[in-house]
Amino acid sequence: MEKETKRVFDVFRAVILLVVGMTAIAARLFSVVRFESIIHEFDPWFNFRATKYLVANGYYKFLNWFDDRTWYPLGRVTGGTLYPGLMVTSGLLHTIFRWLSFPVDIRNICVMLAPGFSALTAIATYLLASEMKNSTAGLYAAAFMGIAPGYISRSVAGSYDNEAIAIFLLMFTFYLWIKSVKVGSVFYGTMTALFYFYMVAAWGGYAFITNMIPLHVFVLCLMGRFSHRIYIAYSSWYALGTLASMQIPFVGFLPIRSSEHMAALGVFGLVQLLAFGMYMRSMISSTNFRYLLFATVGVILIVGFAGIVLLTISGVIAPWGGRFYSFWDTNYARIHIPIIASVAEHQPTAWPMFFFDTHMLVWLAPAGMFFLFSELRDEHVFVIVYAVLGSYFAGVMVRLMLTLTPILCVAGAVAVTTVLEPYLNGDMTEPARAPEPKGSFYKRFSRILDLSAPRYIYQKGIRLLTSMVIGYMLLHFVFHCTWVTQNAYSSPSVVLASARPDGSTFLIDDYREAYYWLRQNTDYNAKVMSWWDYGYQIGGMADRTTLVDNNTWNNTHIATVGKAMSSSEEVAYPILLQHDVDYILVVFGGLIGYSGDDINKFLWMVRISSGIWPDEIQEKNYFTPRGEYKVDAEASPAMRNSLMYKMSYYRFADLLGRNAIDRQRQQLIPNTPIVLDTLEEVFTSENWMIRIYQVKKPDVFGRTPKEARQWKSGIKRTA
Ligand SMILES: *[C@@H]1O[C@H](CO)[C@@H](O)[C@H](O)[C@H]1NC(C)=O
Ligand SMILES: *[C@H]1O[C@H](CO)[C@@H](O)[C@H](O)[C@H]1NC(C)=O
Repeated sequence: MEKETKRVFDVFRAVILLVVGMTAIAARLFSVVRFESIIHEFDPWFNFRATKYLVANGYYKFLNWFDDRTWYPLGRVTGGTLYPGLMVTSGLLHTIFRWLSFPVDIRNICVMLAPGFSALTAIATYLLASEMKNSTAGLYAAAFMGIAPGYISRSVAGSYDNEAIAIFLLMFTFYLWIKSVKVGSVFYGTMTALFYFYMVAAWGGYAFITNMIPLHVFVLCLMGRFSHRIYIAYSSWYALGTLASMQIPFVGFLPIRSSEHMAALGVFGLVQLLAFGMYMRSMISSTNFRYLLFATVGVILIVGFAGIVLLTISGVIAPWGGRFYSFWDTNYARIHIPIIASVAEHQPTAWPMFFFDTHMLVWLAPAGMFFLFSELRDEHVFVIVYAVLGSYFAGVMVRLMLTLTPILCVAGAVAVTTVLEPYLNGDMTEPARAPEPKGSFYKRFSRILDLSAPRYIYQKGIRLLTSMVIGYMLLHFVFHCTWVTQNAYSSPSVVLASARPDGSTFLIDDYREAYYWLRQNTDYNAKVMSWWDYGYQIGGMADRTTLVDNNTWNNTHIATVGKAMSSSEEVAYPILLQHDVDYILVVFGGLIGYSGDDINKFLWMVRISSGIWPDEIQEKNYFTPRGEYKVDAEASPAMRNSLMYKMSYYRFADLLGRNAIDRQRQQLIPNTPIVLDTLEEVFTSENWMIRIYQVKKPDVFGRTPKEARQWKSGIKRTA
């Protein structure tokens, strides 16, 4: 009979989990319903292009892929500078579907990959949370994870990015790790290493695991909880995981050279020592052992520290990467690396963002952590360390909300279960009570907090009320998530949707219009210059050669583009010719009020190029004497003469006449005609969001267009 009920419950749980998974997928399909299956954003276009290359050419060609259609004229060693996990996953799925004779288009696999994996993430979260408390908590956690906006933001259909599969891998690796700590088996340690390898292949954020697991072990050691289980789990994970991760070309020898991996190595050493110490203790007397301990620890600390310092100075260990510094010193990037700081998602998180992305989990999770703390098994330490670290990182960089969300879901689920369970269980008879504890404040206080204690939970009314309140809260969470997903995270950003006054949606499809124009009307080998944000889209949608893109591997090259954009035509023209630029693409939001346009990004171009040519480009020249960033009649001469300004506002005043107001910046554009000598407007999209200019080539005598014009007018005058 017992067994029977258990089986019923198992089936029940499986069904719920299935529903949760389906919901997670469904929640991510808004954009497909509203638009069509389309790849979103910027980076996914590159991943999509790489996947197509993989499917067309096979794995080995893909690994050796040298792409001469980006970073013109340098090219990019693409195969060796990407994390292949994502592309290989879709390629594999594609092959499997083919093999099962479902002829699925690779694009549809790419679009649907993230929602599909989000269902798996929910299951992994279920497993992890079940290890923390029980399977009820697991189900709550899975449900939270399925719909939490913080994760949906990176996994809607079409956001074909590394994070799409990485969060699943993160959760599953952590689950396996917890399992191996609990069981102390080489099998689970090896499985952890295996999924760690997959994670390394898929996402640069693997460093989070690389540091999280050692930190967990380190904290456990400090708490005096070192055991053989931990020794086995850690040693097998570290040894196998590190070896495996070195097989990824892009990672290579980093695990033994870069500082981000040193913590893992250090803890590995520590674990060996502790194990040795445990062995020694069983062999020699305790006083001798103590001397031995102090002596060894002292020597090792000194030698180890000196060694790391020496190796870092001599350059064997790479110094910490710039992105890493910006974690500790939030101003570091602003001052030293404009290229990192210029990306919106590397900015610190604003407080409302936490609520927006995780809603009630913001305050449920601390409660859950409290409950975990009062029990504090080895795996609970993990959640607490993770949550503390994750909150800090999420505060530093917006994009790291993504790594924080899963653990908030787990901790929140623990809180809900712990609070709700005593109210929902079927047992209505009150057990005999222990006498009211007297004595210290702390004792009485913890008595109040002990949720299973109060007598009133055996009253029906109270039970009903509490369950309803919590139920309402959960329901509200669902509404919030739906609303946020629908309104904030489901727009593909290649197609912008805005509402007309009468409520109907109005699609702004300028990007696709422009890329389609490029594809149809330009030569296959034409070189298109644009700011790096659009590089991947031009490569993916228009299939034309670009100069720079999001893979910001060569700062000088980006600065060159920045220089061309921010200097006058005379200075820019030689640069354009030198790089064989045929077309220049700018994004202009002044007509419809689009904030992500190039004039708003312009200062970053100036900053990045002035980092390389401090004498020629100076940021202050682009401000008015009063220090304002203006584009109207008061704009500074450097601003007004810059190629970017001219290309953005060319013919703008003609179009709108006297009140040519830039709707993004709310400034009046003077109607002095803008003259372009070396460029010719060839395309402007419907809402003027994308403008494409063709670069005029020197004439047969090698004269620039301007010289030719002066020469012609000279002839007219003498005639
Ligand atoms: C980076 O770009 C600059 C300018 O285009 C070029 O001179 C330099 O060789 C490039 N660096 C590398 C490592 O290719
Ligand atoms: C690429 O550029 C876009 C637009 O600025 C940005 O949202 C995205 O995060 C960038 N990707 C990387 C890897 O920097």
